[in-house]
Amino acid sequence: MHMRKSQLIVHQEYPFNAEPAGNLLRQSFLTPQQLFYVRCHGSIPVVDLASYRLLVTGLVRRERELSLDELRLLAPAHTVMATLECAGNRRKEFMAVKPIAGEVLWGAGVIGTANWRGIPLRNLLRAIGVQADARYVAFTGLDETQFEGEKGHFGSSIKLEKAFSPDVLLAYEMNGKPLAPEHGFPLRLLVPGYIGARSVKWLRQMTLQESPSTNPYLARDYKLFSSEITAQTADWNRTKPIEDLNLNAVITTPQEGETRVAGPIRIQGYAISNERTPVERVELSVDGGKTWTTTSIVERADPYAWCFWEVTITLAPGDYRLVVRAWDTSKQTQPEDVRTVWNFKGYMNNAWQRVNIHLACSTVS
Ligand SMILES: Nc1nc2c(c(=O)[nH]1)N[C@H]1C(S)=C(S)[C@@H](COP(=O)(O)O)O[C@H]1N2
Ligand SMILES: [Mo]
Repeated sequence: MHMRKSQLIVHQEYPFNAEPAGNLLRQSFLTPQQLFYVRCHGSIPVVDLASYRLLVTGLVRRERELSLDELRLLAPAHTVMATLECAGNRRKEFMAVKPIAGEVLWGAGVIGTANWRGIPLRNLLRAIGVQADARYVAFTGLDETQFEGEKGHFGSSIKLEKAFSPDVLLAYEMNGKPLAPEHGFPLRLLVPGYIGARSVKWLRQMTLQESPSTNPYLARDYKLFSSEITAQTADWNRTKPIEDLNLNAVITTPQEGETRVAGPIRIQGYAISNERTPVERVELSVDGGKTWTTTSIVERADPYAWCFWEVTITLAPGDYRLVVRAWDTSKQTQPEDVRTVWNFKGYMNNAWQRVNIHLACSTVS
């Protein structure tokens, strides 16, 4: 696997956690699997397709164990283009405010876009038969995790109404190819518009139930607290799990600290929002946020995918602080100051992103 992911920046070997550099990420609108970030909390299970079964349990007509072929017979396949983004994207930038303990210090590459093909969850639920008192669908993975010293499996749950939205999939393909082992082979959940943590990989069990999952990755992780809350004061039971992605924009080229020759500089990046309030425009500042230029959105695929933006600005020699911010269709923009969004878990950083570059005099006289 490490061969296949050789272009990625590896933050951890176990659990395996890796992301691409921004300039690579920005090369294609659909992210090739070998450039797609990997976020694992435990092992990468090796699954034998012949013996693979998904357990369907809880408030259903009858509990079952289904092979991938049996699942595929229950509902026709559907393809959804969607961006997957980790709630920890841009966590590293939080470190300038206050350190964050015990988390992967991600750059801005824990995001990627794919055509996901799979079985629409709602068709599957209809075929299986859901009891009237079911309110949530909980999922667990086959991977072995350790949460605060306790062994278990990664898991999550979504509300039944989200489960019935047409684009939630049990996905088995990514960009026309079977899922790679590290992306959840043979079957993963794909919840478009939600943070990546809700898209459980290596599905082992799906349970219809009255309450949210008690899995620690839903109940005691991936929740957003305000800046003054600490690990000691956090009340996990009174805070809801993070669901929707937030509005964000990132400069992928040039990169932090880069030196270029003065003149026309092409600045590129991505922006992301959720399906209810898509990105409306992306603005760039070359003076630290005093004045702004509207960039061109060169590629987009609403409602679930990111958009690619770019702008070319002619700049004289000197030091510049590039700043980017997006606006959405509800006329909201991102927070200016990273201090206001800092949280002890380091989630959902969507403060204006800043990139410092140096433009040198041309060597030709
Ligand atoms: N079973 C399982 N599913 C999982 C995870 C995991 O560790 N185990 N990580 C989650 C997180 S936090 C993210 S961001 C995405 C990452 O998906 P990817 O590695 O395919 O990019 O998977 C999610 N699903
Ligand atoms: Mo994540």
